[in-house]
Amino acid sequence: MSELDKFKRYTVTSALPYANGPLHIGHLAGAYIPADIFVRHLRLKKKDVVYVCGSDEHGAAITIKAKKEGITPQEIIDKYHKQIKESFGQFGIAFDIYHRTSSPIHHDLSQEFFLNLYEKGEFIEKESEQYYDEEYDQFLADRYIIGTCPNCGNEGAYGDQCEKCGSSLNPTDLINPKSTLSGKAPVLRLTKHWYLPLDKYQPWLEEWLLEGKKNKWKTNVYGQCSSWLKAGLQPRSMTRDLDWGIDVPLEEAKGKKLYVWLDAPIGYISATKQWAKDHGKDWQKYWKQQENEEDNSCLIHFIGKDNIVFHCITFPSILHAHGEYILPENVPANEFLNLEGDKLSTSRNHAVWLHEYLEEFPGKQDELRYVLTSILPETSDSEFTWRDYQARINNELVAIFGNFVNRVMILMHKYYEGKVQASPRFTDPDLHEQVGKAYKAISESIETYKFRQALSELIDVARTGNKFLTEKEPWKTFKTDPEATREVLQNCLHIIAHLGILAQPFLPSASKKIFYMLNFSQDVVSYDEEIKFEDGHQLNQAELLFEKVEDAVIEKQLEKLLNKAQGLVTAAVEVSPAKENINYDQFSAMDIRVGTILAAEKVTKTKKLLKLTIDTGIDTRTVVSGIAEYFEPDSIVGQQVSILVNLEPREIKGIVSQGMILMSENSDGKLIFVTPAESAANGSVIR
Ligand code: B3M
Ligand code: ZN
Repeated sequence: MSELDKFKRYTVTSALPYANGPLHIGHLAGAYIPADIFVRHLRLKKKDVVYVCGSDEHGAAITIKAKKEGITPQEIIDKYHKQIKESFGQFGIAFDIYHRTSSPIHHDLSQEFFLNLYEKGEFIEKESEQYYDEEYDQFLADRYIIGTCPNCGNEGAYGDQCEKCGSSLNPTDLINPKSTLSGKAPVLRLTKHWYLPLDKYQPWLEEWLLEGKKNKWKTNVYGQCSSWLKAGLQPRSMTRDLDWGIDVPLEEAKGKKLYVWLDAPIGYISATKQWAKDHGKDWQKYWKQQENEEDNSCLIHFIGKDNIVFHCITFPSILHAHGEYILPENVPANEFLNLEGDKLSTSRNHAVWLHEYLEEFPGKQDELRYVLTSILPETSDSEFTWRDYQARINNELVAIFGNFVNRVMILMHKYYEGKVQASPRFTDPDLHEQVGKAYKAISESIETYKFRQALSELIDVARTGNKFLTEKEPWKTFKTDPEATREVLQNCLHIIAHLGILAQPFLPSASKKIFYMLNFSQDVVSYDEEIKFEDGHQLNQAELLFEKVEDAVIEKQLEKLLNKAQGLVTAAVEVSPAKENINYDQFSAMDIRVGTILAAEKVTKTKKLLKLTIDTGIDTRTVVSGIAEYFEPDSIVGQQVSILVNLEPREIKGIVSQGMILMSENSDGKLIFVTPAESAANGSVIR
């Protein structure tokens, strides 16, 4: 009996992915594959379990993406919710429901939570100065502001969180804050917000988490939590000045929205509510404390490490303050998965995208599940490489697992036309014992969130089978002792059937195929399934469980990654929408010429300005240009440029600047000159 067995019911969640982009293998390895294995395992144990997930459709992650793509937030979430849901479906993650936080049921429940805490007087209401972008007329919270993390020095920390060290932040904690809208330093403005008093819950958290979860939670999770608690918690604002999200249900908070990290975890509950409604279940049994403590559901959150603070500190505090809900029993967060020696990155397009994999590797879901499970970043970051993908499939799935099943099936057909004689159990006691041990070991590993180990224990069962075959050499004994040979192979059939059951959480498609080959009438439904072959049972034809991965396939993927990296020059630049139309006269009024820089020097007491002497073909003139941070003066003498020559002269730092040099940006944001493709005569017109 494990710790987990004492529960009546299980509520399992996987982090709600932001509906702002497609899924990649990092997502899968973080929060979905482990949860899916865990849930399938519980179902095989005949447990009452609900597994919920859905799209996270609020917050700056969505609105920023909408701005980037030049469409509305609603269009963004509709587009990506659909895509994500389809990918999960095709990949075979066995959610009971994949919901979305834009649904009315979720908006209602989130507002209900807010009001519950509000009416209890839990929130601290505070007017304070918050960062504001004057150019965009907008308060800057969360992902709208970046700066240097005061804890670890990461220069790309967000206003609510540093993804590098995981700590939760307030925008005013950031060093050198910058608006992600205008790129400028923000100003401060007064605004009112509602704060969750995490400091007030600190003593309770110390008891519930520090004492209660010691030696129960994974060390990476427990360690992070305890260091935040040691540092001391601060109140956190649960409202935002944004125009996308769930309305704060208060008259005086008109126009304000709930903080996305308040509503998102409530999404687990609203998803359960929707599922219960659809299936005639009682959602409260899965979320609320029952009269009798033994009747409570066991709540487990599967997440990636950047979400630890929200699932271990903030959300439990909200549930605790509410008072009627159960708290997470465990939060088995994973670390990060890297790809080919580098961090996975959406913006640099350094990723293996799930929808692309599904298209390029049809029917190879189990293969990806297998490889990712064997490298899950359970205790530290880990790495996916295509060579390793190939090696694990060829050397383990094909050579050990698939090969064993195939050899036995082929011999059964060759010697006995696939007909089994009555075989109600293992007749080899060693095999019986070893397989029995494997059930126990795999179950224990899964229930302590050691999925890598569980998988290797599964492969060991196939190894046992291979070893048994090699020792017994049925291909040699068949001529001399067909009866003993049949017994050997029928013992092997039992191993195959158990492999079919045990593989179900890890390799669901292979498991199905095995049961088809064995001609068992139903899918595996339980670990307790009795395995026996009636006299005369006819096996189906052998088919290969897994195929070898050829070098060419891997090389193609490696090349694709490389091309993506090169394609970035255009991809990484944020493309702003086109300006309003001008007429032809306005265009032809501009006199742009080719010129050459004759001399360049720094403008004293400035950081950004260079004084340039330009031969425009018409004359030699002076232009002051804000490019000093990008170019050494000496290095640009002789450089051809494009220059707007009829711009009104302007005095800058006491120098009269006559014209404007045209510049663009490369993918790193560095300024570059706009020059004719071939060298042209000074004074040539650009039109
Ligand atoms: N959407 C963050 C993320 O994708 C977030 C998880 C919500 S779980 C309630 O990293
Ligand atoms: Zn940090």
